Amino acid sequence: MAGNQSVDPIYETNPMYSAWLQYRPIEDDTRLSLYREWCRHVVFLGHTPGSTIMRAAKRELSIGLQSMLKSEIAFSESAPATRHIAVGTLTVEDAKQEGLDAERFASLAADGYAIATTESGGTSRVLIAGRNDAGTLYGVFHLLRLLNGGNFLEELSVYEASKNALRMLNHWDNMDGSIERGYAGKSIFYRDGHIVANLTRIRDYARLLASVGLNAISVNNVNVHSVETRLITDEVLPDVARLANVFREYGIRLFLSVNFASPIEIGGMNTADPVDPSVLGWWKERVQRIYRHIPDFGGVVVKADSEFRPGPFTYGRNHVDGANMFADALKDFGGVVVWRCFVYNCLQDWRDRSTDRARAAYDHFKPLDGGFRENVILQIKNGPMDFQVREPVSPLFGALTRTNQMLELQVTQEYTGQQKHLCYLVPQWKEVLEFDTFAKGEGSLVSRVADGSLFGRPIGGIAAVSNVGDDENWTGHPLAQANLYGYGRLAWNPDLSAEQITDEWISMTFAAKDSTRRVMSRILLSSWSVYESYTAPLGVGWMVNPGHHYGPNVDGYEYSKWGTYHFADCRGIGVDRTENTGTGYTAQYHSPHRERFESLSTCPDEFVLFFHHVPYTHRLHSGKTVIQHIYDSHFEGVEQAETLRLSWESLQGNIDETWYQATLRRLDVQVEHSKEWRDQINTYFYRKSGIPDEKDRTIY
Ligand code: GCV
Repeated sequence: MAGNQSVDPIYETNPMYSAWLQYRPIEDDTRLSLYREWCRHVVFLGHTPGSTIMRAAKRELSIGLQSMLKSEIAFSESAPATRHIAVGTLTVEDAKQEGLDAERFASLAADGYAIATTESGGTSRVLIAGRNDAGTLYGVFHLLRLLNGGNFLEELSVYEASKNALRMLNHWDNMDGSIERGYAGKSIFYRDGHIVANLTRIRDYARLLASVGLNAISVNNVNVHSVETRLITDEVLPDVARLANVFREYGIRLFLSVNFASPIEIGGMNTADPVDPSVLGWWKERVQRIYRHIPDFGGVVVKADSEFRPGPFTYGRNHVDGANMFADALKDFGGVVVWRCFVYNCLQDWRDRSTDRARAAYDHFKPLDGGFRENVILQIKNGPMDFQVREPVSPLFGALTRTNQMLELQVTQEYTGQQKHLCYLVPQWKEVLEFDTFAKGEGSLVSRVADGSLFGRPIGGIAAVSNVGDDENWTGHPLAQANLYGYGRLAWNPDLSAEQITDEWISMTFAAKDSTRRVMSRILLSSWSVYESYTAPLGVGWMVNPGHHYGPNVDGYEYSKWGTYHFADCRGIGVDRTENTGTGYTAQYHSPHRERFESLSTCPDEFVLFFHHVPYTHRLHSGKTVIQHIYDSHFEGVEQAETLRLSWESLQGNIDETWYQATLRRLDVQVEHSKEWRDQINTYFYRKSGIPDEKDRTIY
């Protein structure tokens, strides 16, 4: 990374490794000299200048400023008589003394910060003040973003804090170095059953995460296999602590996914029954040991009774019993339990049309509302199925009013092109966050449920499955870095617009002219809809190859046990999830969604096959029949993919060639592969329905 001497030499040559922390030299001469005037001297204030996180803050300022200003930065403890930057973690009293708006500062959450231009000792300075050290670090990154964006420093008055207490990444990494649903190489944490010796790359990862405000990470797969079950043993904990130490420097707390059956698998017990006092005793003792190694351990992530993972059901107990057991073990140490709601019957009979996987999370967890301890957070996937290209928002948001909950997104592109196809997901996540659950009337947005404010919960947040591996550019597809950036920015502030996040990412990552930025922004912002056009239509989902989930296979999951069907026959397609004639899923929503999804006349086109089984000749609100929509969207989807590629080609010479070529190679694959999608989907439905394309295009 720019100015970072510790970077592994293999990455130094690849500009994509620095991701959005490029800190390119400021080109505008006027700005450059102004910035130099302001930033050449940096003074540290506050009571914690030597703390680990403050050292990181200093390092970041030094890397960013020296690189952007092409000049040395002087760090000192006393203020010069000229313009300068002052940085520190301040008490409210100190903040007042230093000229900040004390009331606003006091109202910020623990890791909030202020950046303000103030007068001190007869000179102006830009003061970055955190409520705690992590806040100061976020403030530093914010200032660097402002400089990158060419903002003036004369009248800054920024007071920022995140509403989400937990801003988390979940890694599905295994200790053999593989990553479940990973599309960017091997794990950056593990190799051959061990935690890697060289932590340089992990530190660089921590920098990236902190720069967008992320503060929690779970470092192993929620499917905890036998080797990873041992991560909580005395043998491996010292190594896990090495990881935690690196993340701590950047204000990120480490979590582990744990195996519910650990007392049996590594504890020599004959039960993992959550209400058995000896099992609780075992976990308490285990947790104590974890905290001995990692004093700020965040807590555990648990996938229980899901997809063959053990859980409380084995003992006739429920999820409250399971989660509360961990909560009791963690409570005295300030740890939390992230308990996943991805619980459903994965051994369904496809002949049985009454069981509906979409209902499962609500059916399991709604009756348990109010039973969970204060340090339990239920982690709920954005949709009721599983990170499909298009799903309605899970009705569990808005259904739980007395339980902490967090939203789970998938940055890794399992069902959205596996980082071979471009699919920028920020617009999708914005739709989720802005979905109005109507749980407490209008304005009951998912973002407010997740951050805890709607129901006055003490803790909440957002988690997402990471898309990072040991590829030189971290994410395989270079532009998939934008998904990681965008996720972090949204986790910090769900109210940011997709456009703003996109512009920021582009300007942080590329030295590009305005016209280039506009093209790139269009490419990114349209890509989700392009991907949707040539893959599964109208919200139906799951038309992928079983197992690895890449590429078209319309009936791949049709006769399987996974509960993932489209029910296409010669007359029609879709899943009847209505209350009236179907599985009753629509009733899990509050009004007016309940009625809106229930009735064909009001159900949005993009969800019509998710909620209804309709004839191919059913006319959508768009005016097209379902079958014609399928044909049109698939032909157009390929054309749009070609347009993405052409637009990208127009950028050659205007952006770094490494990025250009690496992205172009992926777009080539995408265009070719979109044709496979188009032809398989169109041919399948033509053969099923016998209805020709109105425009008489080639269908096989
Ligand atoms: C980690 C889907 C994925 C699995 C994943 C699971 C989950 O089913 O395909 O790989 O397991 O979700 O979220 O637990």
